[in-house]
Amino acid sequence: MTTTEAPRVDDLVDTARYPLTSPGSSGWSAAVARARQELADRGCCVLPGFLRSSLLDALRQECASVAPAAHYDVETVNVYNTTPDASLPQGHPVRTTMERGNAFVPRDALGPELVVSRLYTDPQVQAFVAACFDLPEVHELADPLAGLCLNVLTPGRAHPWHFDTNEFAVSLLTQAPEAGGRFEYCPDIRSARSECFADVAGVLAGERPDLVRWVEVLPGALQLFRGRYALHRVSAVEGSTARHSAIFAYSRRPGVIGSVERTRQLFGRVLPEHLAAEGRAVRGDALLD
Ligand SMILES: O=C(O)CCC(=O)C(=O)O
Ligand SMILES: [Fe+2]
Repeated sequence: MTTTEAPRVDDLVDTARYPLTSPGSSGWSAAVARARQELADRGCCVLPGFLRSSLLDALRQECASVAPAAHYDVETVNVYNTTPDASLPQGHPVRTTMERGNAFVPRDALGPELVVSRLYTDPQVQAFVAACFDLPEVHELADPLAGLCLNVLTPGRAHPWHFDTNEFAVSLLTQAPEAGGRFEYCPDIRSARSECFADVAGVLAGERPDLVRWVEVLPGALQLFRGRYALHRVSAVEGSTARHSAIFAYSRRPGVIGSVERTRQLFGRVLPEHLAAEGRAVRGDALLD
């Protein structure tokens, strides 16, 4: 008799390096402690070689094959992805708009059998990620389009400065560009209590390079950062290869769904779940977005 076992995280993650299958063991605790230290020191943590290297080709190919399903759009947006308010003074970040010409493949186009889907939904990955962020647990977004998506940046395109709706972001580069496409960020530039508009305006004006950091990420590395509080962007992709990154959006509380306006911007459509959730959004703070 043969039995078909569900794929285990062991098959996906380099568990010699990141012992996700032994929560609480000394190796697990040491990996978590290193990640926490990096998050505390730099606001961003990169875990090199998280995915087994034997899966890098599959990871790249699976995502490259769904990349054509990305919703391409050029929008004029502010960093909050809200409607610019013309009554605010010139130079206020809510009024400062940029062109965003990138593209996302939504969750409903990423089959559950893909490496990125298996990682995103895996309870041991989630427990590890929660521990790295020093949280009791993290939840997948309840959003049927935004929980897991693939960010496609074709040559010449950048992903301009923005804040994420979700508090904690985890990403996995699936295809690296030849050059450019650098992840840049301003850790904790705002908090749940304060927008810190002056600092945000300074970064947007290019006057606060002291607040900007960058990090090099290779395919298969898991990257953790606090995207709701860290203003961040990806610089323009150079060369002829697109940059593909899978975004694993998690939240502290269950039930988070993107706003109708943001969902339409990102994916070009909304689903009944977004309309039903409008006006009773679950957020952990009272920030603009
Ligand atoms: O592609 C990345 O590394 C980050 C993308 C991002 O910031 C986002 O999708 O919100
Ligand atoms: Fe982001």
